Amino acid sequence: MLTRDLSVTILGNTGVGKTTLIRRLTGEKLEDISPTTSIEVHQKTIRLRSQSIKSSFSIEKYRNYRVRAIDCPGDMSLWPYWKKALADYNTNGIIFMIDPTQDSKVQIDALTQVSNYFLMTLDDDVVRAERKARKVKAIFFLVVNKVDLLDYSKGKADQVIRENYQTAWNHLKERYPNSGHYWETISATDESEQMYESIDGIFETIKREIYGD
Ligand SMILES: Nc1nc2c(ncn2[C@@H]2O[C@H](COP(=O)(O)OP(=O)(O)OP(=O)(O)O)[C@@H](O)[C@H]2O)c(=O)[nH]1
Ligand SMILES: [Mg+2]
Repeated sequence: MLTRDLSVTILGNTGVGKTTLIRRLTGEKLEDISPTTSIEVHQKTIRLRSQSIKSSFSIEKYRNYRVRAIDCPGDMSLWPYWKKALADYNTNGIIFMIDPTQDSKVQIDALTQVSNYFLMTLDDDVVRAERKARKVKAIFFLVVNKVDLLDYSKGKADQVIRENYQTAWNHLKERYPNSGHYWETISATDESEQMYESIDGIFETIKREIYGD
């Protein structure tokens, strides 16, 4: 009764840090990560850090979250796996990760592909799918990773988004106007307390969208 499910699919180009983020969430070590070559399902029951600040009278303080994270390969030749992952796992949130130090063109294509693949899960008929897209309540989370390589400047990360990803992101928002759209900057390899809170905040937001508290 005290356990709730939280399920996310993590997409993005190769090397952006998807597997690293999942390991941060599940508390596994960050060494020996090699490129992901197929869909990998990670499941772990955790307590979100943000719950610790809840009053001890609140049931939320003691609730467990059974997190299921779907890790996908980022290599372009393997993007068709994303379609399968989105179709096979009915996840609550889609996290799309960007590496601001990598070429943006391929990453913009990847974001557009996510929007298209998700559309295909709604209906085989594209007109009907577009209509359903306007109503669907999904959650799209744009995560700009490796902010350490931008000297932790949120300003620089904002600029990267504005200059490169704003158009593709706006298209996605227009196609899915009833869904949640968020973005955050993180460094998945930074193990400071502050960064733990930022990463936790992503999952706290998704949880709030689903469960409303
Ligand atoms: N500097 C820095 N490096 C990072 C960060 N996050 C991940 N990395 C590094 O980026 C490399 C790729 O990380 P992965 O987690 O394997 O990336 P991925 O998105 O899972 O890659 P694929 O499985 O090929 O799609 C690793 O060497 C990580 O250590 C970060 O926040 N900052
Ligand atoms: Mg990976």
